[in-house]
Amino acid sequence: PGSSSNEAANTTHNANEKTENFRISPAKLGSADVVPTLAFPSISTADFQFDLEKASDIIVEKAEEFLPKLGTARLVLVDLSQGSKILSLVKAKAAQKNIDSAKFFTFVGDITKLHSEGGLHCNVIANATNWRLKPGGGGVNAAIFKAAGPDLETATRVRANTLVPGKAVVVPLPSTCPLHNAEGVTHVIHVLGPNMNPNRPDNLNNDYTKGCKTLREAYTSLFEGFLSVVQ
Ligand code: AR6
Repeated sequence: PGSSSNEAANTTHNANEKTENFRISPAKLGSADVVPTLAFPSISTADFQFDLEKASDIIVEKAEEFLPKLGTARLVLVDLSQGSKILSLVKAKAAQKNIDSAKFFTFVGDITKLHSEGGLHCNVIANATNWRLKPGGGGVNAAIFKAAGPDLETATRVRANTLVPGKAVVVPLPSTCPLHNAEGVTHVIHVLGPNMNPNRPDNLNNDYTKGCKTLREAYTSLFEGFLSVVQ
């Protein structure tokens, strides 16, 4: 119990289960023996209304492409509820492709509380952001900016003021930031995905040729950003 292999033995974990198997002792938080792990939400599939079947194909394709480059590091797709359709689709498609479930798995929980509530230590988390890289707006962006406090906005501004769809920006968190000292998150990677929501300005007007290309670029940029942190 307590080893990282136990932690990853089942490909969908539930933060609410809080079993001892998942727990990493607080003393290990931030120490070098923790496996580098990127937790990421499904980019564009809620507020931006991207098709779930297409998004799940792209997530699995990109995870498969990047895993060999990542060494011991892991990728974890996170969503809030046990009934998450994107988690089920990705889990099934990854299993079909025989992707190593110790290196790429799904996890149910709030991405801002993965260590404290789920016992899963992720040193890097991704944010599905907006083009202005601004707090609020709902979804995971609002949750991450709220949990990180003003430190994240300040640290983000040093790196970028805006983002184009398909791009990501890596933001190191100061040790004073609550996400850093309570959850062990050293970096947030903001990602801007394609917007398919017809009620939003700058949506792609249902053009999935462009949408899929941009979502692929977004995951490439995210995983390259994570590589730059772990290397
Ligand atoms: N922890 C884990 N996953 C979450 C959390 C959380 N706290 N909150 C939401 N999700 P969305 P998008 C999941 O809408 O579609 C924002 O307002 C959610 O269930 O956050 O890329 C931005 O400012 C879904 O699976 O991002 C942009 O304007 C995934 O995170 C816009 O929404 C992404 O949902 C971006 O829309």
